[in-house]
Amino acid sequence: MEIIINKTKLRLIRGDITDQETDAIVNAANSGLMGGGGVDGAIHRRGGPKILEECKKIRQSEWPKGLPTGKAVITTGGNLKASFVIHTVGPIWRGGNNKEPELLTDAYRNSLKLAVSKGLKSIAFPSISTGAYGYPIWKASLIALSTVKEFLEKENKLDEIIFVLFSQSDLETYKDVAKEVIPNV
Ligand code: AR6
Repeated sequence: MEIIINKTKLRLIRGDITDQETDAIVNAANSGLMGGGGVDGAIHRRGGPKILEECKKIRQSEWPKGLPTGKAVITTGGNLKASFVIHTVGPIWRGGNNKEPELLTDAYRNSLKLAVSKGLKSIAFPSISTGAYGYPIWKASLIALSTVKEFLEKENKLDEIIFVLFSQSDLETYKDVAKEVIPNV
């Protein structure tokens, strides 16, 4: 599925985020920034040790206690096709009344802002928080897509944003929600 919002192409695809050739891919990391499972594990495996070295430096200099939920930082992409990795931390789902929607919005918005501030033109997102962190996919996709839409309505410096969904059912959910959130699709 492909949608144009204020000159930026938004694509929803099924795939592996580590295959993407966008300027940056986004990592659904944890506060420690030392790797983990899911997307995080896949990115560090394929990207190689350079990414972890840069994450360690970020911890030492900027975030000694860890990257807070909703914030984003950037490293190079190591051996990945993408030149950069934007690491963000989504919220752990605790029932929905613990600022989960605000924090998930922040994770997307701060990743987009960081990409634009670095002059990047294309960015690929995974479905942040919907794996190990347990955020219900339908609710998370609503936030992901509406945050991107709002961002693009104010800003047209990006050429392309891709949501890379790991399963067919996640892709179908994102497509259904996109039809609701983004008019004229
Ligand atoms: N490409 C695209 N999507 C993927 C890939 C991949 N290679 N691998 C998994 N997914 P998760 P979270 C999907 O758990 O919920 C880690 O251990 C997956 O199916 O990666 O934000 C971190 O270190 C799901 O739909 O991220 C943190 O501790 C989505 O990506 C914690 O998990 C997100 O799943 C973060 O949990």
